[in-house]
Amino acid sequence: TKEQFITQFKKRLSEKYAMGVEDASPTELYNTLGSLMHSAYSSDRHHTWRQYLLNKQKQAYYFSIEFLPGKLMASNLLNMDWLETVEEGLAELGIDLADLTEVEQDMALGNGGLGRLASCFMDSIASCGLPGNGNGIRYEYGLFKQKFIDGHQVELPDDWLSTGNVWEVRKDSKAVDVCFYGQVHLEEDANGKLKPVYKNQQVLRAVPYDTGMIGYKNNIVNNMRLWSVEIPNSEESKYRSLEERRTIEDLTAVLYPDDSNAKGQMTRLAQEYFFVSAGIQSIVRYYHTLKEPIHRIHEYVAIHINDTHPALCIPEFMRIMLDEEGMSWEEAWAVTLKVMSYTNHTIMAEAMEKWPIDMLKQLLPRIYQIIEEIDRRFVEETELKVHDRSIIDRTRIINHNQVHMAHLAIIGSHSINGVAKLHSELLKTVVLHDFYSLYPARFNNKTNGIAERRWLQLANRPLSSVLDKTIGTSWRDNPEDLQQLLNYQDDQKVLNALAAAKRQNKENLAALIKKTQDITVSPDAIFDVQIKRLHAYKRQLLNLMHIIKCYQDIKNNPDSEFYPRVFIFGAKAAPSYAYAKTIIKCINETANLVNNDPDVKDRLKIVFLENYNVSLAEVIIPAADVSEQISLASKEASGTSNMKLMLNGAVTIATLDGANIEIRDAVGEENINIFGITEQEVYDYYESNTYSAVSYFEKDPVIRRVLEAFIDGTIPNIQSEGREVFDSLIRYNDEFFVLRDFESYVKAQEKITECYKDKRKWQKISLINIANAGVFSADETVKRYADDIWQIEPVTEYSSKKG
Ligand code: C3B
Repeated sequence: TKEQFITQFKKRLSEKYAMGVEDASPTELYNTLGSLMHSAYSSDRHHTWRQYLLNKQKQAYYFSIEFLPGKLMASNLLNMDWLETVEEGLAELGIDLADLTEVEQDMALGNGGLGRLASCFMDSIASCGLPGNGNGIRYEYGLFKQKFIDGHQVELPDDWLSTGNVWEVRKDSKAVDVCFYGQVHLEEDANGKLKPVYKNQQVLRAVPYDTGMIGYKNNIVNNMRLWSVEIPNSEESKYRSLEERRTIEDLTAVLYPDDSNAKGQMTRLAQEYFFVSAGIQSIVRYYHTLKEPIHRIHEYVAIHINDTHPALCIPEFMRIMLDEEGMSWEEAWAVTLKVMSYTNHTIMAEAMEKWPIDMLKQLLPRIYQIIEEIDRRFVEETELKVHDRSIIDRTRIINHNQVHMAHLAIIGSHSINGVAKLHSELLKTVVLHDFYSLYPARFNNKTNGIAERRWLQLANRPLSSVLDKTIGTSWRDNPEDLQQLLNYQDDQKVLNALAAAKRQNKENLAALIKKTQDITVSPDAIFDVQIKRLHAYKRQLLNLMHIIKCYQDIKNNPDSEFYPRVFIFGAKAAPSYAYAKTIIKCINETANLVNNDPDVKDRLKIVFLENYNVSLAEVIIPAADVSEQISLASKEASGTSNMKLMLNGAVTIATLDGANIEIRDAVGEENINIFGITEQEVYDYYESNTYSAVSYFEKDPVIRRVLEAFIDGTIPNIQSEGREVFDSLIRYNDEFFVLRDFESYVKAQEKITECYKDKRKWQKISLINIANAGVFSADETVKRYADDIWQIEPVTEYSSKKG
């Protein structure tokens, strides 16, 4: 109750800081609340763990080099069912919960979609009562903080742990050793079995930090285990200088901000092995406490490889089964296949990880031996199956002096899935077609999903309360109940209420924009949002070109009618991705020009919010009218901001790419704005080699005028950047078909403006989007993983019958 909470809270504050509420800072109050919550859910964590243990339940382990949870306080309060009580209790003490959550630093141990998906899954797995855990790296520095200086992106370190982390628990007793480098050879032991003998290995200590993943009002608390590197006591004497120590500690110091371009850094490879080895060792150690025979481990353990970064799970698991558990190769391979499953998240070639053989051999000699043997056996076995030998060249793991991580992941997993229908189809028919022909039964689709608790219940309370009043509260447990909203699509009262909620969110975002960027925007304007990593294939440039066209239209005809629009961007570019940074600079300089041009008279505003992250997304998404999902068809595996924006009532403008197609199917053609060429047309262009960007420049005066603005000084301060963009389109033939799609994009944008002017029509479309977003709940997605791939079941109370 509220009274109990107030008593406990004051008591804890006094114990912790010897203070009363009046003297405490927001940080002290935040820490007090966090510690109170932590004590409360720790017993649930213990209970959950005991249930799994006593039931000997099969558990899934989600291995991911990225997790992107954002802030945890509000979502933990919601899931613990404490939110209202705590809010009211704090209010009574004169404290606003929002001031406390403000103190928390975003946990940004991920780059974008991949890491955020992992965190949505963690929330959903616990909320569905499923036995599933995360396994990753506790980076000392998260994704860089982005600042703009003269329109350029500048990266600052994200020292997120500097203020402490109330959610994590260091588990010294669960630390394990992870070994690198050295030499290895095989020797026969007393039983005639080959055993590896190591020399000159570097031994590092992996220390786990556990964070409770709290289920939604179900008392289930799962675990996200993140590993941090330390120098083991036994090795202390080896590393005397600060510098040597620092080199070791660097292993878990930073998250690589370039997730698509690992560039062969040893540290990155070492990171991959580090969390994989530590995680698998700790799983096997736990398994032994169940006292079940090792060859049945697949009945108790499922390991998921999230993108290729943890693909070393396969040889590492093999290593432990062979070298430590004494299995034969055949036995070890049989269980490995049954334990492992893999998700592919992209078809972009540069994101298909490959490592030079020499590097792997040097860093992980035993693992390399095992990979070689997996490869050898794969070739041997495949030769018997296929007539066309070239297929082997294209699918084997080791080729051209490189180790292909995706091939390793596919060959060693019983399940391979893509993340949206189109993406999974493309894997089968194009990208992984050879593998599909070898292992058709392994391939399946699992369309991504989002944690609707965070992205609606928490981020958009005005909308949530309209929903409660209109359709009751069952949608909070079962997002598919949002469908009931369809009964109100012609109810003007409900439409008005939804519009009022949107208005409130827009005012909120407008205030943030004023505060952080000092730009005044009107909530009457259309808020048009593109938020995602900056990448050429995502085509922020197409958006910018349309903006420039609007600007030129206004300039050429200053008194013409133009419906006010605010174009909002949020995007980080990988520090080494020069072209992406060029686009940022161009957007910022265009913003400068347009926002300060008196002719524009507030009809156009461009806002590029600095340091896009989960917390910022939680403010932007509820305020969006238009959702920009404009990647070149075939390139975006799924996208998930498309789902979050739809759920919050934004209307989508999209290409037929990734999950956009499933959004269209859910809302109907008339409630989404589709434009652009299809994935088939993209492949036809590749095949025929007939795309000519310059022809669009020559024949379309609008395109010509827009592109000239990049190089003729219209947009100031982008001499070199404007030229680079121009050249990428004209000289290098526009890799992502921006010019090809420009005209249809402009038309779709014009339709959006017309539609928006018809308030009632717009509101109805917005409602239809909200109502149909329930199918994208990550709860449903993880249930499909649980049933089809992991074969895990929700926890039940321990019954002694199970023995
Ligand atoms: C992303 C893809 O780019 C998105 O389309 C997809 O929605 C998410 O993964 C989640 O599946 N992705 C990423 O963020 N990083 C990668 N290395 C590969 C894909």
